[in-house]
This record gives sequence, structure tokens and C-alpha cells, in this order.
Amino acid sequence: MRIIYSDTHKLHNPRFEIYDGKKTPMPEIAKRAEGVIKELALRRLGQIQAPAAFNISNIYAVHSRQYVNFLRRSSNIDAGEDFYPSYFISDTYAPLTKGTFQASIQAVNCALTGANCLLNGETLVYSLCRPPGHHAEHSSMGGYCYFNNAAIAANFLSTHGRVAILDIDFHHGNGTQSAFYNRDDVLFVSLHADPKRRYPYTSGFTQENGVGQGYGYNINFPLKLSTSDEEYLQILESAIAEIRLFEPDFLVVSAGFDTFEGDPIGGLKLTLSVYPKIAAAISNLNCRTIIIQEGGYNTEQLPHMVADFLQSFQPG
Ligand code: Q9C
Ligand code: ZN
Repeated sequence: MRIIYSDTHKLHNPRFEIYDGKKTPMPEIAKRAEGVIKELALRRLGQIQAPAAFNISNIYAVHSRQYVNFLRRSSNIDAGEDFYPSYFISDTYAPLTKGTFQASIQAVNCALTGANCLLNGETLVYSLCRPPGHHAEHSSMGGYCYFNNAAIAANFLSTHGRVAILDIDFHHGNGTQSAFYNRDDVLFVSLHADPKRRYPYTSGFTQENGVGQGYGYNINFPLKLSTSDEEYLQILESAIAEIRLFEPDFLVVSAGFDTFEGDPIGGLKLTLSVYPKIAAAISNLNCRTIIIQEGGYNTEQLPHMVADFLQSFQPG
């Protein structure tokens, strides 16, 4: 397995998010990725490789030029403290710091480098992207996300074959869903907490099935907050069955670990022992796979969850 990582993510270091009008400590911090890469190196899970640079046109395929330019310009402003723009933002969970643009570009490069490895014959790649991406939409940042790493990688791969995206972050991947909502060559399947109860609140419902040609190629599995390991694995099997029917050439996994019962902002009733089982179930698809890091905020357990997950993934 290849592991793609760059420590440029450290340049993105917001101190707080605004929750219910109050500044609260930011859960999406550099320590998350630092802990993960350390554990993966310790366990010798694969060759750790720095990302290559890719053309900006890969980003323009998913995000508007106005948005990309806005992010470039505004994250270069050193306001002295975290800065919340009034435009191109969909909630209060995407602060800008001086290095946000640079870090976000490198996160995209990690995802694209991983995707490119699949084209070069690798069967399994893990891209340790930070900041995460699945809430970032065509023209907006939100939910700790700036560029949609998974959508950009999936779109890149889609010129070489059929792509399925499986999003297992606790939160619905609204950005990824909307990027492919009208397409039948990229399937989006997501398991996430019931959006009636949890962020992002306005998307992730079962009746969102896609539009036009894309109708039938968007499948949401909202979960009750009390979902246990067994229930989760059962619903995951239905999601996997949908992917199998689609017969993808490539699988992109948006991997969030905020479904863990001990997560400080998410949390279903999932225990640490479920993650190897989730990995084993997904790897039964026997498909060239890129795993892209999304959420997971229990900084103490995250390295173990990711490492256990990757260790149980049998390359397709
Ligand atoms: N203080 C990802 O997992 N809600 N984003 C925060 C709790 C925003 C999560 C409220 C959650 C965004 C990639
Ligand atoms: Zn999440």
C-alpha cells in the first residue's frame, strides 16, 4: 500500500470555530494528521511518499475559478486571528488562516497523487489529506473543508473508467454529492448520521437520488444516532451491494472516523473493533481503491483507528 502525505497541512492552523455564536476550540487540528502518520510509520504499513504537483485545471473541474481565486487571495491576508469571510462560505466551520490555501492545495495534490498511483498499477493507496474535503462545494467552503479532495480525485479517475465513491464519514458529504449529482459515470454512496439531527442538516436524505442522467446514481443511507456496530455493518453491506451492481473500475473511499462512539463532535455507537470489519467488507469489492482521509476528531484514538482500518484492507 502507498501512503501519500505532506506536512504542509500544518500551515492551516485555525484556533477556533464559531458554534452557536461562540468561539469554541477547533477540533480539526494539525495534531490529527501528525498522530496518524506517526502510527502508520511505526507499523510500517506502506511506503510514505510526498505528493507531486498537479495542474490547477483538476480543481477547476470541481470548483469555480471565482471561488479558487477568492480562497487564494483571502488566505494570504494575515488578519492576526482566524478570519471568517462573508462570501463563498456555507457555515461557521471554515475559518481561514494564512496557510489555508497552500495547505488545501497540498491536500488536493495528495489525493491526485494517490489517484495517479492507481493508474500506474497500484491497487491500494491512502491519501492523508488535511484539511478534509467532502463538505466543500462548487463555490463554497464549509465544515472544515476548502477543496473537495475526494471529488477532485474521483473526477480525475473518471476519465479512465467508472468510479464509485463510498463516503463513510459521520457527516453527509454534501459537496461530493453535488459534484456528481447529474452524472451517471460516478456513483456516490454515503452512510452518515441522520441529517435531521446532525450537520449538514440540509442534505443526505434518502430521497436525494440524483437528477437527469444522474438519477439513480446517488444513494444515501442516513443512520440513527444509536446505530451499533452490527447495524452499521449490515447497512454497509447494502451500500456495498449497490457499488457492486455499478461495476466500478475505481473506488474512492471518503474515510471519516468521527462515527466512533468516543468522537467529541460526531459519534454513533460504533466501537474501535468495527473499523477492521468495515475495511474487510469494503475490500471484498476487489477494486482498485484510494482511501481519502476526511473527519475523525478523537486525536488519541484516530491514529489507531486509521492504522487498524488500513491493516485490514486487502488490496483488490
Ligand atoms: N462543534 C468533517 O467531518 N459541526 N467536518 C461542528 C460542533 C461541523 C465536520 C459543530 C462539522 C463539520 C469533515
Ligand atoms: Zn465528519
